Amino acid sequence: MTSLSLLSRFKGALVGAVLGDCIGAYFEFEWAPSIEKEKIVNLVNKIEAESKKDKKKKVWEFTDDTAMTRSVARSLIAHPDFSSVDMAKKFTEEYHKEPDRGYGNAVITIFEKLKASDYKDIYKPASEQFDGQGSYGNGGAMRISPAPLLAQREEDNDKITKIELTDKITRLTHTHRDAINGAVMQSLAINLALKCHEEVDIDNFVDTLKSDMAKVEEKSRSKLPKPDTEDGAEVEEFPYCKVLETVREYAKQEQKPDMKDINDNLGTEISALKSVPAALFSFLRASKYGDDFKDRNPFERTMMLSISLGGDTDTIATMAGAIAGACYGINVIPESWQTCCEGVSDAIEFAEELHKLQGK
Ligand code: F2R
Ligand code: MG
Ligand code: MG
Repeated sequence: MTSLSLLSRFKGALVGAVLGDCIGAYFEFEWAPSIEKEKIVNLVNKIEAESKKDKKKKVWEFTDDTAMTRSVARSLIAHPDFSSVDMAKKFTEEYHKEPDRGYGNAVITIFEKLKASDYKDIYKPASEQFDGQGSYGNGGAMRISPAPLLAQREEDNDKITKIELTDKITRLTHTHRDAINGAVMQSLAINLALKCHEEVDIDNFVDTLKSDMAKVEEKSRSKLPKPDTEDGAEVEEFPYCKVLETVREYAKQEQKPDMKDINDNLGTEISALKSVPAALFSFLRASKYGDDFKDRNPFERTMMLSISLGGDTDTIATMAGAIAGACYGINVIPESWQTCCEGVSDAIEFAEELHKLQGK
């Protein structure tokens, strides 16, 4: 893995994200809390069989996760220093072009308001969601993969940092603390995966992420409004740091974790806090253990495990796919999966364009 090029990792991240969405969408919210191993294996076998046919290949279509990621990529390529107006326009135009991609129920209001206001006060509609609490959905995290790729260049220059960039992209639609910090954690995980060299060191990965998230969550305490809790219970101030310890435990344990425990303690829901950790868990666990998918490589295992958790499968798999693709590169991603999923060739082009921006 040492000789993996950055370009291969960029392609891996963006293609991994597309595949997770297209394949995971097949099960979104259908079989929570978990999906039997056989169903996942059958689906993958079906994709692989389909890819061998000469004619009329069935195409697994992407959903809102990829539709929004494509807008992030296109906007960052056109405006590497970030243009909030351009990105908001791209989200809105893409939604109005293809509204049936399975968007979240609330985010649609933002697109309508942005269009109606002619993009005047770009961050206002998102801040008005849910009586000013903002959306806690995972829509910010699911689309963030192009940002850490672009922001990879921050290490050589004083460009916009991955945390700043992620924050600005996420706030266009999500202002809830947990949505923003979930997108930041996903962004940081992709950035760390881009640097994985030998075998993934789970402890090191979690320790680094936790130390970065501690600073992020500390900052949120003073800057972001405290979220409401339904029963008025005390709000956890460092929820991502806390859940990272659970991710570590389940990723490292010898025996295969119980799926119900994963659902109960990590979550597989539509909220960022209850889905970003599951994606990270899938990547880390599959880097070390075969569990139900022993005959598959670590990238394939990541995807299959993330989908088997059930719940918000397209989104958890798109996030897990982006991290795994950044780590293992494009060459381990089966051609058969790539030929059967919509949007792969565009993802490769975006990766090439973002790669060209490195060092600029
Ligand atoms: N929308 C879907 N799939 C269909 C979902 C059906 C499911 N039974 C369900 O709605 O629970 N998938 C796509 O949506 C997710 C990304 O959503 P995003 O972009 O974050 O959208 P939104 O609308 O902002 O949030 C989603 C829902 O979360 C609830 N919610 C968010 N913040 C809330 C708050 N502060 N208080 C109460 N509820 C809040 C609402 O139900 C929102 O509609 C991905 O899964 C993507 O694949
Ligand atoms: Mg979706
Ligand atoms: Mg989803």
